Amino acid sequence: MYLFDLKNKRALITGATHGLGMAMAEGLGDAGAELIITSTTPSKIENALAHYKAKGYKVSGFIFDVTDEKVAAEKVAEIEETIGTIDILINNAGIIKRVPAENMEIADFRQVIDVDLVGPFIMAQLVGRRMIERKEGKIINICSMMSELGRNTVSAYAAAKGGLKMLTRNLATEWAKHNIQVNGIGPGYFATSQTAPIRHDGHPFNDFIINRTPTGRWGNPEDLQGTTVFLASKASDFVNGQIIYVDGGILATIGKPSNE
Ligand code: GCO
Ligand code: CA
Repeated sequence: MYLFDLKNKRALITGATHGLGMAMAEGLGDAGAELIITSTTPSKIENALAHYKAKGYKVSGFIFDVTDEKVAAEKVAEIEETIGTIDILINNAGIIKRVPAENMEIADFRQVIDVDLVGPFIMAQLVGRRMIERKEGKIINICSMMSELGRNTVSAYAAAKGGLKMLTRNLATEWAKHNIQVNGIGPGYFATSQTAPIRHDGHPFNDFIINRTPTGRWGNPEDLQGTTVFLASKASDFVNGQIIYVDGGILATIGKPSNE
């Protein structure tokens, strides 16, 4: 267990008020880490904090927008002064807009890039500068199937998540010498509120995903916990710039006809 032990470690997970972020935070908490969560919505923080506390985790919450570099800088400083060092950063907060490319408003495209790509850079820079001084740190960027593949209606999301994959490799390149490991997790299709609109029974996409995934099911958020703990722990100290896809085998296969 020593290699995966996160006792005396502190993890900041952006978002983490629900869904994949919450499952990853719980995985880190179970491995012994103290948790810090963020959100732009006070009520979401309140509910999530109550949830985590009921489960016995040491946790605190901060309300800010990761795309606002000025406020984010103040908050990261406040966190490190009042709570302690951020040893693990998980850039989890993200949004999606499903609109055909020909109809996508430019303002919407920009907003997705801002939240899903610029936000992670802002947080990585703010926390990374401090990790450089300490000569130690773990940064995990939450990528997507869309870091590798296109899909109808998600042009901005795919552009951002493809960018986040390359940002991961680039930061890994620049900061490996400071003993900071920057890696990514690429979740496949998971049962969360984000996929609820395309997952319900009878939706053609639901059948498509179950058929497209070799394991034959949507992922459960808990399926991400092992990889998260691995990339947050000593076990991954020589792993740099990798994206680990936790996808039930989607990227391994060309897929199969729906009657097979
Ligand atoms: C979509 C999006 C997301 C997925 C995920 C896949 O296809 O609409 O890609 O809904 O949840 O990011 O990895
Ligand atoms: Ca983020």
